[in-house]
Amino acid sequence: MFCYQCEQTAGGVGCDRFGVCGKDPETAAMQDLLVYVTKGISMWADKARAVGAGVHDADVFVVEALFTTVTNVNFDARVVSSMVRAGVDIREKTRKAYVDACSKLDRVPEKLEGPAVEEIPDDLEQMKNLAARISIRERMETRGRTETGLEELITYGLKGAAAYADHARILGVEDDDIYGFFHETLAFLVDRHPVEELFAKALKVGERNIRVMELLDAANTGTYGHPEPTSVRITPLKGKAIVVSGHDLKDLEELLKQTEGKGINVYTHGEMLPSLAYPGLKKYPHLVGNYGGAWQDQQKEFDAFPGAILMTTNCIQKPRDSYKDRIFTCGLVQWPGVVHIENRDFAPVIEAALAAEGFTEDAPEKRIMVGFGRNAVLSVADTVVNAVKSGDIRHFFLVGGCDGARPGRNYFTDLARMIPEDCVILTLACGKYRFNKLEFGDIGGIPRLLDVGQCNDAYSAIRIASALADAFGCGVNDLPLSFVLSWYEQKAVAILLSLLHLDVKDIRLGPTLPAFLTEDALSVLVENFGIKPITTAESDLAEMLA
Ligand code: SF4
Ligand code: SF3
Repeated sequence: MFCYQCEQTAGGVGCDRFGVCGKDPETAAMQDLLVYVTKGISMWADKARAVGAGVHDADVFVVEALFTTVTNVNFDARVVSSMVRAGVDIREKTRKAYVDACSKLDRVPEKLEGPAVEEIPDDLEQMKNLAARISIRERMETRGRTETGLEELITYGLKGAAAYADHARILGVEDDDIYGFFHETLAFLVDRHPVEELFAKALKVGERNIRVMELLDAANTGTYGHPEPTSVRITPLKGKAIVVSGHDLKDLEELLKQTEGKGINVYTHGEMLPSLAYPGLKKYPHLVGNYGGAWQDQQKEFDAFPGAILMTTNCIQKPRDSYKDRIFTCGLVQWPGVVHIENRDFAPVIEAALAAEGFTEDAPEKRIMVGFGRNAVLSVADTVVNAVKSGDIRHFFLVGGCDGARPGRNYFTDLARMIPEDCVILTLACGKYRFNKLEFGDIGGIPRLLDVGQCNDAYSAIRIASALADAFGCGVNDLPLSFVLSWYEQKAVAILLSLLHLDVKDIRLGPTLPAFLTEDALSVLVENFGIKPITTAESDLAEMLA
């Protein structure tokens, strides 16, 4: 196996024996093959769309397949290999749709090669052999390390965008052009391209990811209303309990409906925290608060949780035996041996929650504020602008992104603590748990820590930054605003590309730089965008405030 798609990759180079995340070589091979077949589907879909053929099955499959291969989503080789087989059927169906559409138009269909036609064996060993032949390592040999790294940058950006597109689709919001972009870009990756073209395509992925995040924003706010500033409980209440982790609001909503009147308290975990601020979700009185922190603490936290656990998206870690029989997956997340919920029938989760002891007493009450999405922040835009003009607010910091296990991530806690009292911190995604339970106070009634939401709510943060820039008649780079991003998986890659597309300069990125980008590729990013690796909280802060 060889995988270097996330921040915790082995030795900062690549996982080649076993994933640091827990991905075994067989699952890694099946995931590589799934991406390969997906490229084949997209080659046909791209052609089919050009002759007016509808290929919605291919659209949905490609998005789901890419999301399946995001870090910490699906660890079950058996499931991924059956997705590969399903992909082969979709590839054939898409090819046929193209050929049929051509014949109706009296055109000769093009002949395609590579992943569009490659025979995918049924036998597991042969599948693994093919996966080795089409691996990243092979491409590094034939195409070069820099080129391969940039191809992967594009692929990871697409994977991140696919996760958001999938959540939006689940809530009934889709955009045909976006599907077209996925196909076109995956087909593009099949051929070799010069470095400049690869960079341009990566920025294009960033551009289209803004549209995808906009779709998800519309899906979430259209279904559940705009997040509102909300004080949420972060300590448990006496009673039976279910904790829900991940990003999928629809899963949470269905669970809330199915647990109504059952005497079970539902808690959010990780990236589900912002759901406590949506009117359409917080209206359920048994959604009582948040339990625990970011994904990498789950083994300890779930071990201590006396109820059932539901993982709706990434990031699942190897479940300990102590809670393996009361953790459940749904959607695209799977772990071998863990019960997978189909069709949002949460009866097994409810049963496990009722069978578990539950919390025996109320813990001392502690609360934090969430729900500062674009609507809430922009409704007080005048107050914010005046506070900047009067000098009450000196600077804004966007400190957010993915969390992870590396000790270097204490940087983000240190930085948040050190940010002076006349500055405001915007945060989003699970990286916020590094500091979101600290006391920050307020500036003239404006909280100094504004939790904008999940990682996809980077869209909201972008809207807030653009509105501030408009109010001051300047560009985003001219605002007293600094970006300090933590990255871990591919959704952060998509967001980073979006910010680069918007020409946001001087982003600080950590805790380490992506292993898939060679020195050559990184130097282009540094030259063109001023991307800076984080150093120490003290010196970065001094530079940002200078
Ligand atoms: Fe390694 Fe990350 Fe790939 Fe897992 S996802 S195998 S930790 S690089
Ligand atoms: Fe966190 Fe996985 Fe990325 Fe939505 S839950 S941000 S790491």
